[in-house]
Amino acid sequence: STNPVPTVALIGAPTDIGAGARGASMGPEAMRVAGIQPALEAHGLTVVDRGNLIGPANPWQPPTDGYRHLPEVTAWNRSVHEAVYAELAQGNLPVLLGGDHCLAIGSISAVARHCREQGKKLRVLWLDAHADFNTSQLTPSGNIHGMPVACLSGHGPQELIEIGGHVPAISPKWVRQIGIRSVDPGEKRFVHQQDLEVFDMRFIDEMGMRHAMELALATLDANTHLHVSFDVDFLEPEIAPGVGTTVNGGPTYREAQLCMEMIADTGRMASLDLMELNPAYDVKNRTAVVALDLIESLFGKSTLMRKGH
Ligand code: Z70
Ligand code: MN
Ligand code: MN
Ligand code: MN
Repeated sequence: STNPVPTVALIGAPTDIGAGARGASMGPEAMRVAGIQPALEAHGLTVVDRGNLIGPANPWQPPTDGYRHLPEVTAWNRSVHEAVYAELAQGNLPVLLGGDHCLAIGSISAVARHCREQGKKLRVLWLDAHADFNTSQLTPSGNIHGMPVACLSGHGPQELIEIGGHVPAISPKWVRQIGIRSVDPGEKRFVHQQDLEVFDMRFIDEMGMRHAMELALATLDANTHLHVSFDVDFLEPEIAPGVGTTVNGGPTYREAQLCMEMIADTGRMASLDLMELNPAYDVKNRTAVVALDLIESLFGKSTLMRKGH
């Protein structure tokens, strides 16, 4: 590719406002302690750390009308939307350091707004154990981190679905989900009804990560903005215990590396979310170190030779 390498902008969003467990609010600092900025700089990238966004505290309340903390989730997502949009407008590559996955509503609505304005196509890779496709009617928990893909697709409360100014922010047709292995019963029906393209663990077991990623990355072109939304609970818990909800049977270290390397090879990744890292559940920051290792691969760490290099 002849595209100039964009500046990477780290944005911390220290909140667990949408989660079912406390502690993802410590994720951004754990990534800084693991050394995300020097690690990416060592690969020749220019990296700026914008510090942390500020938002409401977690009141830790039960759901109201099927949602926990909706006003606070809205405030955090508005802030994330503006921060991510501002980086894209400057030509930078935003890396959102979560924080729980509800913040993908702000992040991906900003990416979609940028793409609409620039006449770009958008492809979203959703790396997760969960489909995050619940609605207030379907959710077993009321936790909004189980709802971002539905909200972005226009199914959710007005204040969340309209954050990017365009409803729906995205079409579910633009999304490819990888690694899924925990979907609630009503959510499962809705995933089928909305035709989400899911490469679940059964698919990966039978066909391999390589084939899953070949299909997930098919039909990208020079005009496609590729957004990666990486929920750390995507990974096998043995290598990534530091998340609020572990689900057994995730991608191994090697499968996850291949996934990241194939994304890097496209040269199209233009924004990234790193979500749900929860240091309260981690062992000596091990999960942050694994996540950083995988992010380095997303940025081309393991690529020996590349056109133009
Ligand atoms: C369940 C729910 C969830 C984590 C997403 C779980 C959602 N489907 N959990 N990410 N860690 O409550 O909606
Ligand atoms: Mn751009
Ligand atoms: Mn998630
Ligand atoms: Mn998850």
